[in-house]
Amino acid sequence: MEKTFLMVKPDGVQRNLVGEIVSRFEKKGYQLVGAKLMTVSRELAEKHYAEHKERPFFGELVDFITSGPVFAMVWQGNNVIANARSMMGKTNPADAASGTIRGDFATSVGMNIIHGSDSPESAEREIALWFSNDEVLAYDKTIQAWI
Ligand code: DAT
Ligand code: MG
Repeated sequence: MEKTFLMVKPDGVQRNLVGEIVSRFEKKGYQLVGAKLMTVSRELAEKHYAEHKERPFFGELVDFITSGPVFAMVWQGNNVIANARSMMGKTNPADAASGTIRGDFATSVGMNIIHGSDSPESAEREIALWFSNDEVLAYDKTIQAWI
């Protein structure tokens, strides 16, 4: 079953949006298989955002993601990588549709509430970077037969 890495960023934790965000993915029908509230080291932040290291905003991005606790998660389900991205909305909340997480809760690209893996390759890389094997659980939900 497909898995993705999602993270409520420090702004989402500070703004009490963890429950709202978890609820949206639960109601959609996805299954939470890993989760932890954690502070992020600069080393982890730099590895996570390595693809952006030449961008002018890289330093600010690392400062922001290490500025307070994040809520890191692994979610599982049909087409969860692409669907989670569409539920998040566009990177810049100014372009994100209403009804998406960024469209509903954010105004600036610097503080856009949530991270989600953007491809099967990045999901695999990010899950391995953020979670150990024994932190990602496999368990059955009887409701799955109805989704
Ligand atoms: P996404 O988070 O939608 O995958 P991304 O991978 O292009 O977007 O960028 C990672 C994060 O970097 C993004 O969530 C917010 C920040 N960022 C992207 N573009 C930016 C910009 N032009 N100015 C400031 N921060 C930016
Ligand atoms: Mg990205």
